[in-house]
Amino acid sequence: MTDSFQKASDAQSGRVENFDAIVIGVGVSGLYQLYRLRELGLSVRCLEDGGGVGGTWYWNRYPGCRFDSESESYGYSFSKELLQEWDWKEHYSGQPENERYLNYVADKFDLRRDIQFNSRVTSAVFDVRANRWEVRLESGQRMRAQFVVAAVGILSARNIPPFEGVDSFKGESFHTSRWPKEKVDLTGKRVAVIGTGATAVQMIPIIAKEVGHLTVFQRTANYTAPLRNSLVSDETQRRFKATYPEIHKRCKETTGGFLHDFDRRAALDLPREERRAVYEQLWSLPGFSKWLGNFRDIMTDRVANEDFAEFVREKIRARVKDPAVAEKLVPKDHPFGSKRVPLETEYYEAYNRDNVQLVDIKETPIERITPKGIKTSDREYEFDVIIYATGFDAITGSMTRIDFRGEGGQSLKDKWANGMRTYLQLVTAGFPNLFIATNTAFCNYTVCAETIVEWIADCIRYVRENGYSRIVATPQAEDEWVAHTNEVGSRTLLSSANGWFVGGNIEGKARAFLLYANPAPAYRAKCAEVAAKGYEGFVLR
Ligand code: N01
Repeated sequence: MTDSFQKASDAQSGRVENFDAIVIGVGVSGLYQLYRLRELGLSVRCLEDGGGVGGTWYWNRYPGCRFDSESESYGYSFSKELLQEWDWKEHYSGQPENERYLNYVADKFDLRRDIQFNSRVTSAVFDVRANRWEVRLESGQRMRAQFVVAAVGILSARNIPPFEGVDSFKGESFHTSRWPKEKVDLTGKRVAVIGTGATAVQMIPIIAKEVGHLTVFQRTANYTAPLRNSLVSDETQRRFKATYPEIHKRCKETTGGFLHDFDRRAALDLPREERRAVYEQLWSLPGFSKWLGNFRDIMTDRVANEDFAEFVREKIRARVKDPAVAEKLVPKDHPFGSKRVPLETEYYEAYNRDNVQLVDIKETPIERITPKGIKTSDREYEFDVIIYATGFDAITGSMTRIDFRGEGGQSLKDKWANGMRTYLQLVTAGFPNLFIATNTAFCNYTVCAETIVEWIADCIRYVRENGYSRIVATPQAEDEWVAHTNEVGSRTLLSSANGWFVGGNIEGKARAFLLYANPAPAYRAKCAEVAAKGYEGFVLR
């Protein structure tokens, strides 16, 4: 590991270190990418903005942060030894444990020696003559490598909405994805939470018990379903360890890489009573069963979707005592599952507490942040703390905040101004030897991340073993992939809400479908086919 003295001295002397590959980001994907590239015998430097490993699980320390995937399906599958050594304590493991897990992985595979922490990458410029990237850090330090893998995460560029007066607030304010390591004492304080997405839904019921008064500013109500978390018993732990091959096989077969999979029957083919019984059964189960274990056509057919959406609305109304508050919490303007379904524990009950108030900012919009708090169209609210649970400039934001310059000095930010353009979600034409190791398939994060990382490592090995110095996607392959991605997305309801799947949560961001909505097995098969055909759709030189 390079210490800060070394970095400062490199920056001052203008010394440029050389590597075979640079990996940007050391979250779930970056950590494994480092492992795989090192296995190939490459010299690798991993650059990480944070002070530790974990990516999402390093930055998102807000109270209540945890998996919505089953823990046993989220851990890496690549090492049998690791699988046997690690005990998941909860079925939906919490952030502190997840961060510990990723640190355990870093130590077990001796990955830290190639990771440089507190190193924010600001630019990466491709030198067409040398076929190498020059990567520059905020510190001024520069390094070069033949390959760059951007393992920058899909939800890491935080979104603080451009409210007027954001900096004028005299109290404390936090974005949930930059929550301090030290405990934030909210005891007895007047606290605001802006946002009611998956993050806010996890945090609100916990902090409601601690704060003096909590005001939640909601723009869009969500279909939020019970997580039903519990501790992993010793017996279940033994079962996980004995059946990991089956668990991973199942995750490779399902639509979204989760343990759940869609019911292939059409919802409305069942008589109402039978359908309701299925809904009740799904509702009683933990995790994404109510979404990803539901009838398949709830994701494609508006009528089928509405039938289940109404069931969820009833569930919400039944839990909130004040009917006026309940009605505000009931989503009516987008289909169920068209945003990632937030999973909760006692979320709706929080609104039954005397110290919690819900403000519907569609009725009374936020006009500005003031030195004392938040001014909406009808009054000013005073706070000690404002928490921005306002999400992320998802998928593209973590890439475009780095100034990537490809062939002819083309900027990635300009190229993606009207939406993300990739081939296989993994590369972008005009940017040779650059790989995007973020999971933008509609898939359980680690399950798909492993596939992507392995594909990238295999591709780099192929390039080197065959004596090539560069690989780049053709514009034609990219055009076809973008058209295919849009076509697949348009067959589902995933693009019907105004959330991060389509860039609809960020003011001024081009609306474009950012995920690959085909089932994960089809995605894996396509990636494998491209490789088997000698990297079809790429030019190798
Ligand atoms: O972000 P979000 P998140 N004025 O974008 C509101 C993953 N995740 O951090 O819906 C007022 O979902 C915004 O309102 P609206 C998961 O994939 C996983 O909660 O855009 N409000 C919304 O209410 C998830 O999907 C877990 O109208 C504004 C909220 O802020 C993804 O991360 C846990 C606003 C943002 O919700 C993102 O979740 C947590 C504005 N200008 C997160 N701008 C797990 O369980 C935004 N909002 C693993």
